[in-house]
This record gives sequence, structure tokens and C-alpha cells, in this order.
Amino acid sequence: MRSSKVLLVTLATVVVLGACSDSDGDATSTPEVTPATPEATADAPTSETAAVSIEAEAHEWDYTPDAWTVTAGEAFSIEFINDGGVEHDWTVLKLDEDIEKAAEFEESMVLLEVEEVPGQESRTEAFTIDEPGTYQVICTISGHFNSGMAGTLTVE
Ligand SMILES: [Cu+2]
Repeated sequence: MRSSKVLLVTLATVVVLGACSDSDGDATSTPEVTPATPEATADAPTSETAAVSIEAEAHEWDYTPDAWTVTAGEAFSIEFINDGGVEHDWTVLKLDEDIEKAAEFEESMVLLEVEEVPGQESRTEAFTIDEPGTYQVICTISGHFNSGMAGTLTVE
């Protein structure tokens, strides 16, 4: 009994010592391997999320720019920057749902939207529109469309 315990302790010591000298030997090669992995994984999400990025800056009472173009069936990301002092949104209406005054607007006309962003804040979202066409973009916050917050999203 006693002699086998001693043997076990001795074996464990050899394993620990062996592990120590092993990791010391690998120490020089480990840093070379590590940087390659983050680079490889960083590339993958970028190509997945959106090939095209557009930007819309909101002010009282317009967007800059007020016309954007994206590709049908391909994801795009929209960076919506509210440079104004009150909340604004960026709402794309369904094809052929163009309105001429805010009173015509109904929630059922909405294809997609970057919902209300407070003044001096921004948000980036990604969308995909499959059907080519010319889509009307409006700010749905009361009074804003009538004051001129509208634009055009061309999907081609
Ligand atoms: Cu607005």
C-alpha cells in the first residue's frame, strides 16, 4: 500500500515537471499561431453582414443625403445619424405606397425602418430588399414629413 502511494506521487511529479518543460518549449511558437486566428474570424462576419453601406444624416427637417441606392437581394447597412435636436426615424415605405402628405401614412405601408433615434445619437442596422424599384423614405414622427423629411431609396 505504502509503496504504491509513493510510486504514484513520484509519477505525478514527473508528469507535472514534464508539462512545465513542454509549455516552456512551446512558448516561442505560441505567439506566432495566436494572431492568425482572430484575423480569420474577423473577416467572416464582415462579408456576411452587408456588402454595401449607406449613410443618412437627419436634421430638422431633412436627410443628407436624401437619395440612396442599394442592390436588390443583397444586404446593406444603414448608418442613421441624428444630427438634429429631436427624435427622427428613417422609414422605407413599401413599393407604390408613396404618400404626399403625412395624413396618408399608415403603419401597414412600412417595409422597414430604423426606429426613432434621439437627437445627437446614431444607429446602424442591416436590411435586404429583394424587389427592385424606387422606394419612398420618410420620417414618421408627427409633422416631420410635412416639413420635408423625405427621400428616395433606389433598389436596383
Ligand atoms: Cu424626423
